Amino acid sequence: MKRRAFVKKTALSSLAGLVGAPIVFGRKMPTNYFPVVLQDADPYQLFRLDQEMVVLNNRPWNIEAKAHLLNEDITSAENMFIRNNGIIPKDIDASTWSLTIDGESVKREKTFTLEELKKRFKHYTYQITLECGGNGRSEFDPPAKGNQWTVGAVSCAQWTGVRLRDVLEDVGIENDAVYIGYHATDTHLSGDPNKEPISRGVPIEKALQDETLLAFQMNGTDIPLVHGNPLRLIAGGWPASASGKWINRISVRDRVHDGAKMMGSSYRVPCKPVGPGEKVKDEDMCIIESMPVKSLITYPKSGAIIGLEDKLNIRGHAWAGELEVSKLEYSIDFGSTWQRANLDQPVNRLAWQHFSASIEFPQRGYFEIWAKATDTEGNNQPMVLPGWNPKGYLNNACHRIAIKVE
Ligand SMILES: Nc1nc2c(c(=O)[nH]1)N[C@H]1C(S)=C(S)[C@@H](COP(=O)(O)O)O[C@H]1N2
Ligand SMILES: [Mo]
Repeated sequence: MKRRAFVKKTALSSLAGLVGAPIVFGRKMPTNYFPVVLQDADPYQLFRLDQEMVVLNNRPWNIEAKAHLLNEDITSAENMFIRNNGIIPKDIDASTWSLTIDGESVKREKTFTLEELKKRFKHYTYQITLECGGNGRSEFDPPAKGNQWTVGAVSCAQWTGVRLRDVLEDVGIENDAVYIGYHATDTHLSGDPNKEPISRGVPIEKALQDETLLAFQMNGTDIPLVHGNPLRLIAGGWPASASGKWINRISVRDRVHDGAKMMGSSYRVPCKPVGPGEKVKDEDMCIIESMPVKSLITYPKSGAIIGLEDKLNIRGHAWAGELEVSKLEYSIDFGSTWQRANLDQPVNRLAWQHFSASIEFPQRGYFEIWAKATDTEGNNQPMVLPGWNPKGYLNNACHRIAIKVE
């Protein structure tokens, strides 16, 4: 139900009940007006989030985690960042939900109910890292417009669903298929029903990977509304914008998908490096594919105070887009020297990897711990901000935390 409809259907008396006082000039309230009291929902309650989550925007809702909230091996819903481009759909009914596969390059256009998808195709479960392309944006200078994510727009949950590949094989795809694009039921901020807030996708090779899922469960239960209930595309290792929430249609395209936020500077970066603040022509921008190698120290919380005799057992996660992380190093002397941390293998491809180390400090005082991951192709994280780009994507600089030794 749309907000407006809600107000229309809410008698003034029940609105008064909600407020706990009569609506004195209620009869003068404009039709279709949405009372302020109903606009200000408590995001922590609304989304069952940890109280320390940080709200960056409420229209649309964008909420990030702090590094220490991401210490769990598998991110729980209460600590998972929320990134919306439009208005979250309301009144979702999983029992009537369907997914249509269409597009220029589909052989037999078909609509599956959610039940059919679940019954017809084998289920798979993977832990998948999802990082927003704009994670780390807040550090760019000159600043980039958009949500000022610091480090918390990343998660690794356990997703269960059917393989997109199995569904695409069922409908059949033509040889000229190059891309898939998703369509979803969230609505544009303008309220224009003909505009989609976002409709992105991935090349057909990525769509056919084992781990690319049409997911209906997160962490063993129905996907929370805000994370894409009842059906979500999961395309790990790429900007999380490729993982469409609330999807009801997938188009098999004979060209690069041209939906909302595929063009211009959306989720695209200069094909060749540019100077800070430089203008870049559309044709010189390239779509972000695999995300760069990155890591996060999730324990302790930055600012921790420890005793000189104590050993500090740090922990964190590292990930590398389509690749694996081969090495994790840390420094306590501002990057002059580096030590190896223990690094676990990923549970499956595209899952983040946990690291740990036991650190002894040489004397009392202020220290920083910096973490640096290296991927299987030898790329590692820059110590400071990497290449500037107009929208502030792909900041994979080393994460640092402050420690005081007493
Ligand atoms: N339908 C739809 N899917 C979407 C979005 C959206 O706004 N609408 N946001 C995308 C972006 S930019 C990101 S980073 C992830 C965020 O997923 P989360 O909110 O579950 O953490 O969802 C992606 N899928
Ligand atoms: Mo994103």
